[in-house]
Amino acid sequence: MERTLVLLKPDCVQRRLMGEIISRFEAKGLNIVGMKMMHVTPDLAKQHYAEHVEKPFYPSLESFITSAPIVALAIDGIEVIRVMRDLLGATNGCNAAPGTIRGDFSNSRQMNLVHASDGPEAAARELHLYFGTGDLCDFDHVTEEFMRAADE
Ligand code: FUP
Repeated sequence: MERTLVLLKPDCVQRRLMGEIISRFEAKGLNIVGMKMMHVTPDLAKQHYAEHVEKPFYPSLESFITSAPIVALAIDGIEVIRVMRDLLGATNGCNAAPGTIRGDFSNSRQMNLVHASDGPEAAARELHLYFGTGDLCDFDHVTEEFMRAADE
């Protein structure tokens, strides 16, 4: 099992697509173990996007990510870091394949609705930015035995 950090970005919240997108995670059989609606401050934005802070597009990105609330999710699943990135599709909604979240709902590079960690180190770092250990609810889903075989 892996854990990843997902953000429903301000465009997702403003466009009232939270339920539509969370339902895809649930339907896929992933386990939501943390969910928090909050504002991203400029300081948190700089930590989250540390690798992009010096890039020309960063001021616009910070302005966008702080413009309305986001929803942070901690999600568990087998190979969930890769699985989640596959569900999201390519970063730019114009390039994302139909059937992916961005492919179905986004036409933009910046307003691409959802963020997901791109690897295990990023997941650990980003989960720590949005959640304290007491914030997560790790529990047994009663449907688990119908989601996959016991040895998967
Ligand atoms: P991703 O790994 O899919 O989150 O994408 P990146 O790390 O490449 O980019 C981080 C965020 O910056 C993405 F949501 C898209 C945004 N971005 C811009 O707004 N403009 C750019 O020129 C490049 C990326």
